[in-house]
Amino acid sequence: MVKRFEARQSAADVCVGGRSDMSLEGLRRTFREHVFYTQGRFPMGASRNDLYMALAYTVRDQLLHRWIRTVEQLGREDIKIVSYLSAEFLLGPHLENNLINLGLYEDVRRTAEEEGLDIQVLFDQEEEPGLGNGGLGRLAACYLDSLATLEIPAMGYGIRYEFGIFDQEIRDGWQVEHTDQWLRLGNPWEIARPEITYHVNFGGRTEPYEDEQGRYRVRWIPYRTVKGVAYDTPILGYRVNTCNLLRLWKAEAVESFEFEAFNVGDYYGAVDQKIYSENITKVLYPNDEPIQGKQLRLEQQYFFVSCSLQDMVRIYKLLGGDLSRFSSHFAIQLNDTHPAIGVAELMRLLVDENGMDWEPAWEVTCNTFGYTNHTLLPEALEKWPVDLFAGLFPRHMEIIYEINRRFLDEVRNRFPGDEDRVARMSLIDESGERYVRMAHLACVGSHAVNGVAELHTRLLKEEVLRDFYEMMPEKFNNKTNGVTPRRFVVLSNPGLSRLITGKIGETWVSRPEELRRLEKFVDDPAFREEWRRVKLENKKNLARLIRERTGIEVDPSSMFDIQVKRLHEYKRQHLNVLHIIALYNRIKQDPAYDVCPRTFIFGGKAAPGYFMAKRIIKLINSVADVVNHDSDVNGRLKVVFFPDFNVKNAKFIYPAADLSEQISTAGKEASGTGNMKFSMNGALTIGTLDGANVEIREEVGAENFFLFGLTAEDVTSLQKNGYQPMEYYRSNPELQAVIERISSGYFSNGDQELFSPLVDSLLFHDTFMLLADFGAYMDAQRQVEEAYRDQERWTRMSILNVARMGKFSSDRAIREYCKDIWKVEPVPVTLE
Ligand code: T68
Repeated sequence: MVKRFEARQSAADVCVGGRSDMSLEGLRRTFREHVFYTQGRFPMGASRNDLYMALAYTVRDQLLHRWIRTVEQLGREDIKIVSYLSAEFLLGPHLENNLINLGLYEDVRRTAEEEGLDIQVLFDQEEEPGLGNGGLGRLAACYLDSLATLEIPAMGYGIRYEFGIFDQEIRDGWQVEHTDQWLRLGNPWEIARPEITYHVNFGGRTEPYEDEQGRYRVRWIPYRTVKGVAYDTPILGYRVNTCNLLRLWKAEAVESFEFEAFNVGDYYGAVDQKIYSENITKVLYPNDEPIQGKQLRLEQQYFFVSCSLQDMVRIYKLLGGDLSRFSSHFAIQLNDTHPAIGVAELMRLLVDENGMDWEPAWEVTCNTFGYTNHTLLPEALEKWPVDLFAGLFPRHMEIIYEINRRFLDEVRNRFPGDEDRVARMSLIDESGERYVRMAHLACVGSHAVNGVAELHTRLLKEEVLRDFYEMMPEKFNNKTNGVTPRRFVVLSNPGLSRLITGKIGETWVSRPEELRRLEKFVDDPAFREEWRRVKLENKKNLARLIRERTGIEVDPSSMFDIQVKRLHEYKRQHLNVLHIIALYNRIKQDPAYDVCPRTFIFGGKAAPGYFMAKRIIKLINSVADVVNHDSDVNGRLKVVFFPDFNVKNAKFIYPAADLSEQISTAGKEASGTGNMKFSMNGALTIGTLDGANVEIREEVGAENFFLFGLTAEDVTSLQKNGYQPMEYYRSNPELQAVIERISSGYFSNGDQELFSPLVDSLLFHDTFMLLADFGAYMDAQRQVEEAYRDQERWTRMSILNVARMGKFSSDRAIREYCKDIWKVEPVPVTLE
C-alpha cells in the first residue's frame, strides 16, 4: 500500500515550474508541487492516482527541457527528419522507462521510499496506452526508442485512439472483451496542442479549372470536413538528450459546421456532425489483419496521414524550404500499407495545393517514401473496393488512376506484350469486383521496399511482390526487426541486468554486441548458479502474478514453457495444446510416466470476430481445467492462460520463461519479435524455420536452439502436391489418441460439438499443417525435456542465447534503416 508521505512543505519549498536540476531535493520538491498545484491535493488527501500523476509530471518536467532543445533542432533546415507513419504505436507504460532512460531510476525509487511510497505501486497505477494490436505496433514503439537513443531527429505520427486494444477477461474459459478506457484518469504524458490543427476532407467531387497561368488544375469540393488536433508525447532516448516527438491526431468537429447548423436552427444536425467527426479516432480496430471494406478504418487511415503530411509541409514551409527539395528534409516510412494512401495525398498536396507539376511532384514523392511490408499472408494484403475509395476520396482516386496509367506504361515498355503481368501489377485489381491494391501503391510510390526478416524479404521477392522485384530490384532490401533492450531487458529483468553489468559493465545496454563478452563466463559454476537464481526469482514473481490473476498455483521449479502472442491459426497455439494432451495421455496410460514437470503458459488476444482463435482459447482453458485437477498428473503439468497479455504484463512474462514457443507454419510469420524478447531474457527457443527464428538460430548456434518442422519450401511443395492431413493422422497413433481426447468431449463435459470445428479443420483442411509437423514437434519437445533435466547444460545454453542476441536490438535495425533507406545522420542535442 502507498503510505501517505508527511506534509513537510514550507512556503519556501513551493515554487512553480519544472526545473531540470536533478538533485534529489529538487525532484522531491517538484513532486510535492505537483501534488499540490497540479493535482490540487494536500499530501494527506492525495490518492494513489494523484501520487502517480505527480510523479509522472515530475519526470515529464525532466523530459521537457530536452524536448524543447530537440525540437529546436528539428527546426533547422539543413537536417533531415525521419517521419514514421504508423496506425499503431503500442508504447507500454512510460514512467519506469523514462526513469531508466534519464538515469534516475534508483534515485527516484529511494526518494520515494523515504517519502513512504512504494514506487512499484505507482508504476502499477499507470494505464498503458494500448494503441496497437501486436507486433507491428510494438515494433513502431521500439523504433521510436532506438531513434531517440541513436540521436536521430524523428517524429512518430499516428492516431490518438480514445479506446485502444480491448481488455481481455477470461470468463468460463472464453475471451470476453472490455473497452480500454486508458484516458479515464488523465494522461500526464501527452501535451494537447489545440493550436496545431488541420482540416481533413471526405467525399464530394472534383472540378477542373484554369489557374492564373492558364494551367489545367483540379480542385476537390468535399462533402464534409473533420478537424485533426495534435497531441504530443515526448520520447526520450537512453542516456542522451534527444527527446523526440510522437504526434497523435484526435478527430474533432470543425467549428464552422456547428455554427452553420446552429444558424439554421439545426441543433441535432450540429450534434450529429460532432459525433460523426469524433468517431474517426474513437477506437482501434482490434484485428491484426486488415479489415476489408470498413469505411471507418479507411477514414482513420486517411485522417491521420493527411494531418501528418500537412504538418510536415507546414513545418517545411515555415523553414522557408522549397517543396521541390522536400525529400531532403523528410524521410517518411510507411509502417505497412495502413498509411499508403499518403502517396496519393502527398501528390495532391504538392500538385493541387502547391501548384507543382506532376513530374517533379512524383519525383519528390518517390524519394520521400519508404515502405515496410509485414505480412506474407495473401489475405492480409490490404485492398479497398474502388467504389468505397472513390466515394470518400474522389481526387485521390483520380491521382491513383494517373499514377497507374504512367506506371503501367512503364511495365508495357519493359515487358512488351505481357498483358498478364500488367494486370497482375496494376494498382487496381480488376479480376472481379474492382479494388485499390494498397501494397502496389506503396511499392510504386516508394524508393525502398523492405521485409522484416531475411526469409520474409526473400519470399516477398519470390512470391508476393515478385513482379515488382523483377522490374525494380534496386528498391528491395531486408531490415530484420529488432526490439529495444531497454524495455525488454533493463526494465523487465533488473536481476539479469545487474548480473550482466556486474560481469561486463553497463555499455551493453546501448551496444548489445558486447553481450558476447559473457561467453567467457559460460563455464564458470558460480556465474551459472547466479544465472539460475535470477531466473528462479523471475519465475517466482510470475507465479505470484499467475495466482493473483487466475487463482492457479504453479511450481517455479518446473519448466516454464511459454507462448504469448496474438491468437492466430498460423501461429499454431493449438499445436502446443496437442503436445500437452499427448503428455497427458502418456500419464493417463501410465501414471508413473516420468514426465519433466512443466508449466505451460499461454497469453494473447484473439480478434473479437475470429471464431477459430476464440475457440482455441476455450480449448486451452478447457485442457487446463482437466490437467490441473487430475490426481494422476499430480501437479507435474500445469496449464495457464494468462489473461490480458499486454506490454505491462509482458514485463513479468519474458524474463520468467525457460522455453519460448515460436512454432508458426514456416513461411507465415513475417519475422516475430516475441522470439527475440524471450531469447534476450535467457529462454531457449523451440521453433520452426520461420521469420526471424532462422536468424536467431544462426546467431545463437544450432546447438542452442530446438528446431523442428517443415521448411517454407516444404510447405509450398506439400501444398502444391495436395496435402492430405488424414495421412499423417492415420500413420500416428499418438496423434489419433490426442484428437480422440478432444473430439470425445473429454475436455468439454461430454460436449462433442464444442471443439468439432477445430478438429474438423485439422483433419480435413489443416491449412497450417499442424498434423504434418506434429511428429517432429513431439521429438523436439523430447529433446527439450532431456536438455532441461541437465540444468548445467541448460544454463550454458541460456547464457549463450543472451550473449549472442545483440543483433536483435532495435538499435541495429534503426542504424540500417538510417544508412540504407533514410540517409539520415545523428544530431546530438546539447542542453545549454
Ligand atoms: C506483425 N504484423 C507480423 N500486424 O505478423 C510479425 N496488421 O511477424 C512481425 O514481427 C511484426 O508485424 C513486426 O514486423 C502485425 O502485427 C498487425 O498488427 C496488423 C494490424 C492491423 C492490420 C494489419
